[in-house]
Amino acid sequence: MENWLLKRAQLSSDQPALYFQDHTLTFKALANEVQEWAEKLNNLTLQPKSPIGLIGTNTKTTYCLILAIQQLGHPVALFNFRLSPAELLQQVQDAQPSILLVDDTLPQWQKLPGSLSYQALNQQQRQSYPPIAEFDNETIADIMYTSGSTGRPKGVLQTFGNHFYSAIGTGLNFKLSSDDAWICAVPLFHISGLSILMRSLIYGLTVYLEPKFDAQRINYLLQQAPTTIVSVVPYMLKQLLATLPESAHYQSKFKGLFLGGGPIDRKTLEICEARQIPVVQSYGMTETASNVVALNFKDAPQKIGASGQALFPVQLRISPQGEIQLKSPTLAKGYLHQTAAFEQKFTADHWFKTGDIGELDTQGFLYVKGRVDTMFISGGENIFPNEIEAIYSHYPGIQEIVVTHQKDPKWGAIPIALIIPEKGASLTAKALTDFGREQLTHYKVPKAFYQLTQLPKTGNGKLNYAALNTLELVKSQ
Ligand code: S0N
Ligand code: AMP
Ligand code: MG
Ligand code: MG
Repeated sequence: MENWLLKRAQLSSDQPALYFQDHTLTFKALANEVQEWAEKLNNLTLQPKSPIGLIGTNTKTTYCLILAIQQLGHPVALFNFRLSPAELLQQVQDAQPSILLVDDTLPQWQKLPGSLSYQALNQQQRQSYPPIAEFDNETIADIMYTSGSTGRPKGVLQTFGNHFYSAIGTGLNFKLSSDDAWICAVPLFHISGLSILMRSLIYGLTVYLEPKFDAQRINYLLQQAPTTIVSVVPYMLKQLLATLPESAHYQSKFKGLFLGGGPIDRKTLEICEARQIPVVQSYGMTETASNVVALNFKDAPQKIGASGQALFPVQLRISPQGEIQLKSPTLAKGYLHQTAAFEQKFTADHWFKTGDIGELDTQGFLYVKGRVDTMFISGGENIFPNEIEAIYSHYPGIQEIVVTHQKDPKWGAIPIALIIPEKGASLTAKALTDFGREQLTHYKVPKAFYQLTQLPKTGNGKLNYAALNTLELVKSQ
């Protein structure tokens, strides 16, 4: 296919492409700004086709840089700025970017090896370049990190073909066109956010980019600006409901909240139904370049709790063990440097094993029921208990630790830790929390620590997860 940005700038030159902090850029202006950044990047010595790293918040510059990197024919490696230094370094070392672009608002990451602030990049001379002629289906557009049950992060290799088919599947479901305006308050380093940017090029739709999730501000936009869709995780949906006055209504162009990234409780969906706020539930993951299953507005009221039907390009099945498995042209090309780990995600007959458990009803509506492993989701972010356990296993005075989760009305689920202390050890919740905060992303640090004398085990000595809920727990102070 022809270069998407240049093609869109030609087809829709005066249409609004990006709305950021009360300024609008047309597709032509966006393409010009992207070109300027690409010329500055081109002044640096870059290995051809090597990844360029990006640690950015949701700003116009981050948005333009993602596009500029693509124009130069490099994959962009996107990193979550909320990670702890050790976690981030591990991902950067895995991606080995030829340069690491760092947002000016994130000084803590400016010291990483190979980093260059946006400001320093802006001071580079402009060096003209030939933009890549084609966005080839098989070319890696970006590398996006997702955590795994092994603890080692996986760099998901997403191709332009993945993004194209994803946009088509989503577009058929939402009847997308250049009349749509999509609010992006989810991070651009997750596929929830990046997929919005890709759809914008493919459909010519406008992106309302928000620097952070601010429920009042999103509610304001949905009432006052001609926006049609907003992507949200369950935490965001609840915050929107909590801050929307009873008498308030979203404006007439609004199509619905696009909900994904984790399980939602029935009660919240019923409140949306009662308040006539359309919600499109969906199911998807980084490896499938955004949603592969979604409801549509017609079915939503009858199918509360369902994630929807497989999108047009997607095939879905449930294995005899209850696992959701799929085939899709949106399925990533692999994990960077981890060919075997990716191959292990497929069945002998080439279906992708999602690690999620689900049920399909007779009409093909999917109900997501849980996980094969112990992963859980807090505020739209995956948490693997074994990663937290591994960090705390180095903490002096801990004989054994088990991390599990508790339901939480705000975040969906939160981590908690069950600890058997060594004899005579004195462990305090504060010291344990401080330790965790140095090593782990904030939301992975257990919100409570419980000290026990023994953990429930099964006959063969493994932890009995079912029995964890029945324990009498005493919180560490
Ligand atoms: C919820 C968000 C916005 C919170 O960020 P915020 O408010 O900026 O927090 P901070 O200032 O960084 O921290 C303040 C305090 O809040 C705690 N905290 C922050 N995040 C979390 C969290 N996730 N869980 C628990 N606590 C959290 C901090 O620890 C801090 O606490 P204290 O004060 O104690 O230090 C932010 O977390 C966010 O953006 N979440 C959403 C991320 C997301 O988009 N996830 C989706 C990932 N999955 C996918 O992309 C696949 C599915 C998908 O594609 C999709 C998903 C949704 C919608 C559509 C799609 C699609 O298919 O396109
Ligand atoms: P990620 O691993 O960050 O790409 O997020 C994808 C994961 O989020 C999936 O594998 C599921 O575990 C979870 N998830 C996504 N959508 C849903 C949903 N509708 N219901 C429950 N879990 C979901
Ligand atoms: Mg914040
Ligand atoms: Mg995953």
